[in-house]
Amino acid sequence: MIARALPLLLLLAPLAGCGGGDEGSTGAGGAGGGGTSTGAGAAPAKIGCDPHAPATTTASCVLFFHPGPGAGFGQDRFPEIVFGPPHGAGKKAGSTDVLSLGTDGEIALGFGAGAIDDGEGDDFIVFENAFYAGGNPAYPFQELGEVSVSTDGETWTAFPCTRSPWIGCAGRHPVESNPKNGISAFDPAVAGGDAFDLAAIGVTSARFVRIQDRHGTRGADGTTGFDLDAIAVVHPAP
Ligand SMILES: [Ca+2]
Ligand SMILES: [Ca+2]
Repeated sequence: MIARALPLLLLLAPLAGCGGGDEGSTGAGGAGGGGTSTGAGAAPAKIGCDPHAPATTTASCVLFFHPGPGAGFGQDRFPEIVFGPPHGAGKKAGSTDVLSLGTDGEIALGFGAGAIDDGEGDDFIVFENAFYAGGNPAYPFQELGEVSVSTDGETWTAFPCTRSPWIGCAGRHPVESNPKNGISAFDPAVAGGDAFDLAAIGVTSARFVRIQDRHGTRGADGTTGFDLDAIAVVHPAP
């Protein structure tokens, strides 16, 4: 969601709090997370990831991007808009430094030669632009996505993302970290966003993170679906 859509979103937010916003279509990729879906929106934008590029602790390359219907926002600043640290706006507002995936859209990002290792607790954080209407957690505005990881960019292991209630998805929590406020993007205790522990899915290391919109048709046209701000690696491979 973006600033110009706020009045509409605030009207919709109470519905989201009681489950009224959960009627979107199911993900084209299925629940297993295997394979890649193809969005029906704009043409795929393939960037590629160089395994010899410098290792980074925020996303620095795009393996693929398949926007779904209703995408568009952020593409004029793509791919840089999903690189680097998040630009959180706190509990009451969503960042506009985001790329909208569209309905069932998907994107996969890498970290140059870098990788995510399974360390103590959470290993990486995905930042969307969820917020709470009026700052009240009882009225969240969320556009959720399923997160998967891969070592080769072809075989994926998903963190199961279920609805009713929503569990295990990215895009649930507001983002606090912003380059202007000094809040670390790499500390799950303060950064906001949604943190994931590789141990939860039996993975010890990953080079790529994929996000697939799972929320169907939420959001105004152009900003439909999961809005990705950034990904931060808490436990980078040595
Ligand atoms: Ca871990
Ligand atoms: Ca961003």
